Formats: sequence, structure tokens, C-alpha cells
Amino acid sequence: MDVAIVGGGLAGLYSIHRLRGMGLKVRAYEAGSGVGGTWFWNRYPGARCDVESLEYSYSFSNELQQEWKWPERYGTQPEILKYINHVADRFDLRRDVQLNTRIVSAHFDSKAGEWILKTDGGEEIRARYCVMAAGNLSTPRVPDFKGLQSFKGKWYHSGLWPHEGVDFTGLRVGVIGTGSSGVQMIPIIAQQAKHLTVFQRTANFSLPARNGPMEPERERSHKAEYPARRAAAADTPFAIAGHAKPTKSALDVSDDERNQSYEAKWQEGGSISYLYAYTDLLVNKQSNDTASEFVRNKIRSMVKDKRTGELLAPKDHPIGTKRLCLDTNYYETYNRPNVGLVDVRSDPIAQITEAGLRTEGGQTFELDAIVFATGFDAMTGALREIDVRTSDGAILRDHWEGGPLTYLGLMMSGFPNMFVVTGPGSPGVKTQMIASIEQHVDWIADCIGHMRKEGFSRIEPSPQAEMDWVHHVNKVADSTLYPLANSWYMGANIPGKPRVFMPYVGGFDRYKRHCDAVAAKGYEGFELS
Ligand code: N01
Repeated sequence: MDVAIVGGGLAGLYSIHRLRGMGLKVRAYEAGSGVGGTWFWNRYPGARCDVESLEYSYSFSNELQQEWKWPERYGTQPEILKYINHVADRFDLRRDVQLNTRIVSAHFDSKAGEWILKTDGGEEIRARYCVMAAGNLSTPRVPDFKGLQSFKGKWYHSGLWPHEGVDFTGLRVGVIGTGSSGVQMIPIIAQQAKHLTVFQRTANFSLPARNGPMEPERERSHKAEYPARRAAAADTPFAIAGHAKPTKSALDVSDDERNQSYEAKWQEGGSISYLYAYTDLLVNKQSNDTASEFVRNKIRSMVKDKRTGELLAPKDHPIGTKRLCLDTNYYETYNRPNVGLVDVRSDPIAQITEAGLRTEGGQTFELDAIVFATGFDAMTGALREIDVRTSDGAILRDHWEGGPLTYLGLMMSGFPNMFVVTGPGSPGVKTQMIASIEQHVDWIADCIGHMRKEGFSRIEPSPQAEMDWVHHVNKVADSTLYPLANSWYMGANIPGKPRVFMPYVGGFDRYKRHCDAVAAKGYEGFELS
């Protein structure tokens, strides 16, 4: 076949559509029993996208974006999965997806000029090109707590949620982790459980989502301008349209004006508009302090118990440098009599016991169920789990030992004809993900089209181009406040993982222009033969 695609989520499905449309023979391999990727696996209570549904959708077909009706401002997991399944049917993508198939290795045979992929079922697949569409947050991680096997109750991870759902009614539940997943599930589990204990290591900033039914007028006007809105989105750093470009520093206005502006954004809901209030919230610590303190004060005012409110108010990182959460009643949930917050920063979890959990300081908690909202081996986990190597001796795990090296987040030097969709070094995770997916896949498709037209059969970045890009990604990150946070962007949530800032934070607009220029200059930085 021409192209083997690893993953049947949003990126894998669009890759099938786009590459098949060029007359290529393609097939995607998906570990799950259904398509959808992230939205197939993350079925925890309250799972919902934090980008508005009219934006968080494919743009490649105007008919599709016109006909699909999103019921709410932000899509729920079941709704988004329904949409992805609709796309798979509408564009007849399923015939090129092989489900229940995990790719365990990918070896490049240099002589034959082919990638040979092996599945967990022992099948062998040969393809000229390989597209890694395996996701950035697709390798769930349960911390290595002592004693988990002895726990008599049931335990779950947010990213591997049982399809039949979980009923927590009448149970004593512990949730470990307060990232986006924890913040979304905690208010819902609190309504069901007899008692909920939240184990927090790091307080996270969260803004109100202000979710609600889709307003018909909003939907009508958005759809009337869809192509123009998509084009406008491509010209922004986050690939999301509709937010006025800031023109002033947060330090250029009076305290009153600034607080009024933050209040308006707080009432409006959503994270982009808040972080986009001023030009310098993500680059100037003093400016950021004003935005961080505004939210800390909101938290303090929402939570009745002073000590709990103070624990929930983040002080170890500037707002926006970790993924900013969106919630519905997160902080208010701590006012419920059946909810408690435990600070496992000052007193870490020592071990899981038969009956629950014990901290290093000797506190014990009896639990019937434990939920790990403890995140993922982000950005590199999925590719590092696959044994990727070439007959010339390159091994991806070695190549990335000190942190991921890519050119444009799209390819690795020494690994010919292997493309990555929204890989490390790309802006993907810092943008409206589907826009980045479409941009990456379109670029890859154009690149393969160029090679076929010009009679090339092999492409890879030069080591120098890769090194220059990695330096550029680091330089851009270092000019912002992002590296101040211990985030999954830095690999900080996985013990032993190299601390390297992985996403490109120069903005989608800048990145897209750069990728287009590279292609226009005959794929500058790439070696073609
Ligand atoms: O994972 P996380 P997530 N002991 O890594 C804690 C996207 N997403 O699944 O910060 C105690 O953010 C850890 O603590 P700390 C989104 O991009 C989007 O929530 O490392 N605690 C942290 O609190 C998001 O950023 C949506 O100190 C431990 C938590 O577990 C990304 O996915 C919804 C621990 C992990 O938070 C990941 O989010 C959900 C330990 N040993 C996810 N180990 C939406 O679109 C870890 N923790 C809304």
C-alpha cells in the first residue's frame, strides 16, 4: 500500500480522506474497537471539549459544517464521538480502518524503501509512507503507587473509562488529580457519591465555561460566515476566530480598567478570550500576575471554607502556562458537605491500601473507588511505545532520549517517509486541535503529491534543519512564561522524562506560514531522493 496510518482518531480519519482523495492506497490501524481516538477512550463523567463546538470541528467540507447541528456551546464526549462516527460514515472512511489493531513496531527497510509495520496480532504491513496519527494525550498513566493491586475496591483512569459507565451512587470515592479531566469530573461525581475526597498535588486555574444550549442566532450567523471564519481562525495563534486581537499590555491600563476587562471575560466564559485580554499575559510575569490574582480572588470568594479556598488558589505557576481548565461548578463543589480536599503536595500519597489510601504523614482514607485523573505520557508516549527503527540503525527511542527532536513537528531526521501529525515541535496542542490536524495532513498530502510528481521516493529532514527547528522551538518557549510551570508540555508529570518544552508556542498562524514557505522553497531543510 502507499500509506499506513497509525490511529483512527480525528487525525487518522482525515488522513484517510485526504490521501485517498489523491488516489493513494491507504489504511489506518486503530487499537480501539471504534474510531474517535481521544473521544473514544475518555468517557469519564463530564468529559467535554473546552473549545466551542462551532470551532472544534472539521472544516474540509462546507456541507458537513453546515449540516451538523451542535446542541450546546461546548460539545460533550458522546456528542463529539457521534460527530466523528457520522464523518466516518458520510465519507465512507470505515472501509480503510482496521479496528482492534495496535501497531507494536515500525521498521524501515532502506533497500526496499518501505516501512514494515507489525500489529499486536502478528500481522505485517508494508507501505512506502507511514503517517503517525497516534495522538498526543493517548498514553494514560497511573502513577506507580505501591499497593494498588491490594485495593479491594474498583479503580479507574479517566482515559480508559468503562464503556458501560460507572455509577458512584452511595460510594466513598477518591479522585487523584486536578487537571482538566479531574476538574470536569469532580462536580459530577460529587453529586453521585456518598463522599468524595479530592487528592490535589497542584492547584490548577480554571475559568467558568458558561456552557449552555446552542443559541439559534449564534449558530445561524456562524454558519453563514463559516468559510470566512475558518480563514480568520488560521490567521490567529490559537487557530480560533472571534476574539479581538489585544492591543495593550496589562500594565498600560489602570487597575479599574483591567479588573473590568477581566470581569467581562470571566462572565463571557472560555479560556482564549481571558488569555487574549492583553498582549503580554503569557510573556510578562508582572502582567500575568494581575490575571492570576484576579482568578485567585474569584476562587477565594467562591469557596466558603477559607483554608480550602486558599489551597485551591494556584500559586506555583502563572495562569495559562499549564493548560487552563474550563469548568462548570468546580470550585462551588467544595462547598458541598460530602466533598473534602486533601493536599498531597505537603503530605504525598504513600500507598494504596486494601481499604483505600494512606499518606506519608499517616492520614488514612477509606474508599470504595479510586479515580486516577493523573494524565498521560503526553506528546511522545504513543510513539515511544512503538518500536520505531530503520535498517540504517536509527532507533526513535534513542533519537528522542534527551527529548523529542523533529523538524516542524512533522518528521525526524534518520526516519525517511515517516510523518507525524501534530507531533512534538508542532503547535498542535496549543491550538484548536482539528485545525492543526487539517493543516498538518494537508501539508503531508501536498508533500507526497510533490514527490510523486517530481519522481522522488524518499524524504527526510537534514540533521541540521532538525536541530535548527528544535532550537527555534526552545527559543520561542524561553521568550514566554510557559517553562515556569511543571506541566505535561515539559514532560514534568512523568518521573524521569526529560524536561524539554515540547510544543511550538509561536502560534498557528506563524507556523502555517513557515510550513507553506518551506514547501514553496522546494521543501527547504528536507533531503529528497
Ligand atoms: O491530566 P493532567 P488531565 N500524586 O496531566 C496529578 C487535555 N484534556 O487528564 O500537576 C498526586 O493535566 C497532577 O498533579 P501535578 C488537556 O489538554 C482536555 O487532566 O503533576 N497527583 C495533575 O493534577 C489537558 O491538559 C479536556 O502536580 C498526581 C493531574 O494528576 C490534558 O488533556 C479534558 C500524581 C494530571 O493532570 C491532560 O489533562 C481533559 C501523583 N503521583 C483533558 N501524578 C478538555 O477539552 C499526577 N497527579 C476540557
